[in-house]
Amino acid sequence: MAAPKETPVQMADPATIVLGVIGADCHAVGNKILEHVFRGAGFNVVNLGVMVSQEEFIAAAIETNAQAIVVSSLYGHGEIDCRGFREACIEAGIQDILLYVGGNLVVGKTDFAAVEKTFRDMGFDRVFPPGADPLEGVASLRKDLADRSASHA
Ligand code: B12
Repeated sequence: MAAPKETPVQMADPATIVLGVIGADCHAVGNKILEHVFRGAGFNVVNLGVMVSQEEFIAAAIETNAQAIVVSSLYGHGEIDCRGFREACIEAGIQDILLYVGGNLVVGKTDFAAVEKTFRDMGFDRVFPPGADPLEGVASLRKDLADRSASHA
């Protein structure tokens, strides 16, 4: 993949994201690329790597005061692994955290609109299709964080 074209932004207080591949999923390559791209875009990235449980994502997000959790799932069991994630965040007191998910979320080539709806209904703020460019994630996160800070101003 070509190096990201975006120049790093100078953020006085860079937003922190927790990144990882959920469940028993060991696909490691995309995770490393996502880490590189989000870090290059100026975010503070806490990368938990592969085979990460919901509890581990949430504990890291609390510990680092993260603004977003960015989940990948490649092996087709994403729906099972992600079920109850938003509820677990609410229970842990981080109900407002941004939740992003992407990868090959279900087995086979199911209509992405249906997959997106399933994950949105589960409380994910953004759902990305197979092979999505990580820079789309960066652009969406910048927009969502800017919208939030505008609404809190
Ligand atoms: C290499 C590979 C493996 C290796 C992984 C080695 C390793 N440690 O990384 C091994 C051999 C171990 C493996 C095992 C399995 N694999 Co495999 N594997 C692949 C393969 C060939 C490449 C994956 C890869 O590295 N891609 C390159 C990276 C750069 O791309 P990426 O992972 O998609 O990530 C990018 C984007 O998706 C996106 N992205 C990802 N997450 C997110 C999140 C957000 C928010 C955003 C914005 C973007 C984003 O950005 C990433 C960076 O560019 C793919 C097929 C393929 N061509 O993709 C199958 C594939 C992912 N594997 C598959 C399967 C089924 C398995 C197994 C279940 C097979 C089995 N029966 O055992 C096991 C699962 C093991 C486990 N516990 O995880 C299927 C998944 C099918 C599905 N979901 O419908 C695939 C698609 C193959 C296929 N066509 O069937 N696999």
